[in-house]
Amino acid sequence: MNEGGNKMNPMMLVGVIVMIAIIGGVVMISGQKGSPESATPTPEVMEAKPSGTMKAVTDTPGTDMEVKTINIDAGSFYYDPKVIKVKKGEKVKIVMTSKDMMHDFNIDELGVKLPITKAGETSEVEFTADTIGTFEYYCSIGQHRKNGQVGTIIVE
Ligand SMILES: [Cu+2]
Repeated sequence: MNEGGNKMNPMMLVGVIVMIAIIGGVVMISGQKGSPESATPTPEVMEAKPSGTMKAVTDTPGTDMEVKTINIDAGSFYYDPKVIKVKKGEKVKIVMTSKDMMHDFNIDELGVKLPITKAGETSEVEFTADTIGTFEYYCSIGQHRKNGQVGTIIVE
């Protein structure tokens, strides 16, 4: 009976919905621009984590590419040198020569591990020192660690 009237309603509804959508969109956009607090920039937060970016950070040119090679003698029961200093983000290559028996080399906190190296042999491992701190390196064979085959790596 009222079909004529019913046909008009959907069209009007669509029109109203479109209007609401447009008004809503304008309000949202102007709301974002209008509020000064939401526009507060945070560029320093992004610069604070350069770990993943290799090309963007150019504060220290050159150092990114270089690999710092550290030669270590391993014996019963010592490492020579006993202390290693590296810079954060520096690529480090540990070259360890076993002077007697068998030794390996571990830095648990940095995920560094050298295989068991027999007397007279040399092994090497490369890693990036990306955690600041002081860590112990040690030999995991037998009682070597307890007997003093440890050292300290300082990442600063
Ligand atoms: Cu050892």
